[in-house]
Amino acid sequence: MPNPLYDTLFGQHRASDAVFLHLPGGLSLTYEAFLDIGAQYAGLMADMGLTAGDRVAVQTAKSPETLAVYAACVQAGLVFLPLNTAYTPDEVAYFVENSGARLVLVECSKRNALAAITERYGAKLETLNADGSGSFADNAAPYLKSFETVSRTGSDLAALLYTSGTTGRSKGAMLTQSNLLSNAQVLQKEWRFTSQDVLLHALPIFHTHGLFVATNITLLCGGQMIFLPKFDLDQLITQLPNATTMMGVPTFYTRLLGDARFTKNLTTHIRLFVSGSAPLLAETHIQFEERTGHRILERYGMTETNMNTSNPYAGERRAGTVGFPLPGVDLKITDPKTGKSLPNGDIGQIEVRGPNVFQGYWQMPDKTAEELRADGFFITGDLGTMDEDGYLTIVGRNKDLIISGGYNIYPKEIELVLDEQDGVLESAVIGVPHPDFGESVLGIIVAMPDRQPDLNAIAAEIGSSLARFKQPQRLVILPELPRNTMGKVQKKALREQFADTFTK
Ligand code: MCA
Ligand code: AMP
Repeated sequence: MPNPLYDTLFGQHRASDAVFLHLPGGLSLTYEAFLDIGAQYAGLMADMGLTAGDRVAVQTAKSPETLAVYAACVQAGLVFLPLNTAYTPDEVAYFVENSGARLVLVECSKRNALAAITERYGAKLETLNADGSGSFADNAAPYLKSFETVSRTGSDLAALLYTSGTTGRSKGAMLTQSNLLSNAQVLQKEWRFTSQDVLLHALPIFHTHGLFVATNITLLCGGQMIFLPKFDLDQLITQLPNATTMMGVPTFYTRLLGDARFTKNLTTHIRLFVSGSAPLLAETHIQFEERTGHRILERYGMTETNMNTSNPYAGERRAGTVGFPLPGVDLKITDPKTGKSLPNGDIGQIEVRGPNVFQGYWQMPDKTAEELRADGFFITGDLGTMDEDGYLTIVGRNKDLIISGGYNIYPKEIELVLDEQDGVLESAVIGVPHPDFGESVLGIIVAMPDRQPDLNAIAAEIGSSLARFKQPQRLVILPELPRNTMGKVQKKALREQFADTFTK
């Protein structure tokens, strides 16, 4: 049965004994062995009553088995919904409710915390651990290592990826088979990936970067991945000589540069370093070239759009820019007030259109209409300018967003939690420069009259509702928040006032 995403990424490798994943401890997994696991998982989920279009929420450690759940979902026509492993049960509850997930997969250690939640929303709950054990794996073990692929078309949903929102509520970006496939095909070609490539993979697989950009390209070309459970500097230093490519967020590159063991010798076998998800400082780009002779290729993307632009593989990779629109992607810089296109050199909002652009936010037609125009252009919320050579530079954001170590954090979500704390009148959350994470979270609190909020108690209290990486690294108290004449909090003034909080 036709299923474009499965057939093209996975099915073509059905009987291949080529290595797909290199794992810690010298182990490896062939394409065939990987697809066998996927087929067993698909068989189990079908028998559990899941049918095409059902959502499967997955909050499990990075492992070949978690990746096989992705393969299984595509094969069975299910919608893969990966979740950051750092999310608290409170946060996961929202995703389960909002998506109407039929099945939730978690590690054993989280089972009890989620049992009541999945029961409340009528979802099945199974476990899958980092070592591949768990009730889901046990139940799948008797299944055949082949599964009749469920028929799908390019316009059917393949994944639902949640991105936080400026109102504090996360929105599920609906990505079709064609969205994912078209982007993987373009990137494979542009970045010249072949079956000879070995990609050093240290990114999480619950976001576009590690899941779709890195993994889909590798699957498409039949390459290999050195599949590390997470970023680990020692492991990267050890494994770099075995790889031909690496993809990372800027923190990967600044951490490598901060280590004296990271020398040119380690990188002679590498043909391509890619950076994205957050701004790569021109300074990092230059230092990296000085140390290794490699010019990092920076590209720009979003959960809603996959990748939009890229510096060229063969031409000049210009530091501080994110390159040109990818083939098939229309990109324009517009006036945020009128929506009209601006000439080259002017700063405006970045809008994109193309086969990569998502279908809208899950069950949020109003939010979708705000950001996705009727003519197909998506308003990214990023501000940029195009130079006369066609290179795009991102100069800022028109949305209140912090990017810390490549993770997006929406201040509103944290402010809503801070505002509920004892003795807090109001709060403002801002991103300030951080030497390791690029930006980090600072929480500014205004106390209720005659009250002295206990910052330590607040920090402890918010731990139960917000993932660790979203929690302010520091909380400070101000007598009042600066406001403009319209009464709007002036975050720019706060960012300037606290700019050197983590760098001095
Ligand atoms: C971990 N911690 C963080 C972050 N990561 N805090 C702030 N920001 C972060 N990004 C905290 C933990 O909660 C913990 O806190 C402490 O740091 C150490 O945790 P650990 O897991 O050891 O951290 P790490 O391994 O050093 O992680 C840093 C990292 C990681 C390697 C930069 O965050 C990472 O892999 N980031 C990549 C994210 C990514 O893939 N982004 C792509 C999404 P404590 O010690 O206090 O408990 S964007 C995307 O997909 C778009 C489409 C695109 O364009 O690519
Ligand atoms: P996400 O919502 O996780 O998909 O993150 C998308 C956002 O990350 C974009 O809207 C940009 O603000 C940011 N981003 C991604 N790549 C880059 C880059 N190369 N330079 C600057 N910002 C980037």
